[in-house]
Amino acid sequence: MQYVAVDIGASSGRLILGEIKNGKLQIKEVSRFANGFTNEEGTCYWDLDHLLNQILLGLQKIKSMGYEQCVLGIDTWAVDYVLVDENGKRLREAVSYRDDRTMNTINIITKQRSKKEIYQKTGIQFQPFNTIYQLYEEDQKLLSAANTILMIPDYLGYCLTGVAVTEETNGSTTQLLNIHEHQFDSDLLALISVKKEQFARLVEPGTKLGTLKKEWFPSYDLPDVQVIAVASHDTASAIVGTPGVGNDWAYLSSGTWSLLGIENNEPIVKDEALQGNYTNEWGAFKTVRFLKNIMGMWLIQEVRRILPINYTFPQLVEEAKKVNAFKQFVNFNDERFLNPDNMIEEIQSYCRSTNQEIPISPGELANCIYNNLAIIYAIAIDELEKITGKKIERLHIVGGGSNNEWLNQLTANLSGRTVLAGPSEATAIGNVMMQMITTEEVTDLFAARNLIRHSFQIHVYQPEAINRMAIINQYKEVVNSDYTTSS
Ligand code: LFR
Repeated sequence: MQYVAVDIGASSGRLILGEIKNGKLQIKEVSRFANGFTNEEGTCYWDLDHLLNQILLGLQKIKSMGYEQCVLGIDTWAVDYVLVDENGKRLREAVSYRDDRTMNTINIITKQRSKKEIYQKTGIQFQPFNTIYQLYEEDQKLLSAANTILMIPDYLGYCLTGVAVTEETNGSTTQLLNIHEHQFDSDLLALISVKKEQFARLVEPGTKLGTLKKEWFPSYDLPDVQVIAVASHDTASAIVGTPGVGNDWAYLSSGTWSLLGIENNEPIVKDEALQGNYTNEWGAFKTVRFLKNIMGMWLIQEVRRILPINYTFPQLVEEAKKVNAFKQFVNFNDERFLNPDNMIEEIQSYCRSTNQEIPISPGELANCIYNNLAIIYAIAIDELEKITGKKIERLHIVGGGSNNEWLNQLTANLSGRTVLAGPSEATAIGNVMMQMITTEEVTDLFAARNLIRHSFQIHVYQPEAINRMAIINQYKEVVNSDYTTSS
């Protein structure tokens, strides 16, 4: 059987075919397409028709490759949603989480329920863009008219099959699920004027959704498709696809965001976790991802987009290598870097106001970003150990960012831990693994990770001797003591 992962991140999407051949997992890219939001009259929107069209074109290509049947799962970024009426029509275009409509909403909501109370109920970090705050700022007429609120991957699955669900890994990022009741929290829903029935039924990853309604898409030549609700939050799929073994590893899912954390069986909602803004996102097989959102490759993507000369990412790394390291210390987790008008100017203005040398050339800018990311990763690992009491010996870096060998080595050096890099397509692989576990082609998560370890090359980076604490302390001095409390 052929398995298709539809894996769509904030900056690009892809369809990947997966199958087991000679005891190994083989993956093949069918198509890759751009994604991104556009600012229309002051609001940032996703183009979901483009994404749906790309999924259908990819499926058409799969049929033209000779595959009449396949299984399919969809994962995307989290927190964003679509309001649909009783006929499944979108009531408005989906707004991007980087839109600034929710800049002040955490303050408003937490005047009514304390941060501690919300955290105890949900275990979810306070990010301005969580669904709870977005729904609070939603057009109230449209919100009350909405028959169903669907998370992005659930919406795409609904378009293909007509079956509406709320898959729980993505659902947990709404900050509306109660970890004790394993359900939507009635009190938090009431606070934002949403009825429980407006969310589709909550399902676990590995739920069979239905078949592709080919008759709805007569202009495409499509195969027969069984759609499965996988771990539809891309980060949840990425961690399914991370070949960790034992109990002493952390992960860094490195894409537009850097998600750094550990896999747990229970949420941790103690005060230090809240203060550090750690989240407890729901994972596949009842696991909990205790992690921190770090600004990630978005920073370099934005710098690259704004630079007048076109650089590839590897070229930017080469430029960065030519520059002296640790020239600036920047708290890239500050909300000012979430969606500034001009990332280059924002970085420069941060350096100016903290009396540091201003990075100007592409190499200086890239160097500043990569150096500080490595420092922030290292601090987060130390902090994770402190909060969880768990020893972390190894860091698995997966996702597109794991191809950056230079940053991998920097991260090993600053964290003082062994870094294991790859696979870079962990999210699509985790998506495929969840499908295979559902159809019983693979036994369980343990077997899936074994299979991944034996099918893909993992690169090992040992830390080189540097005075890592001196650099980390310099960073902390500059960004001042409150770096852990910013998102
Ligand atoms: C990564 C990710 C993160 C989430 C952010 C916004 O792609 O899904 O896990 O915090 O995007 O949805």
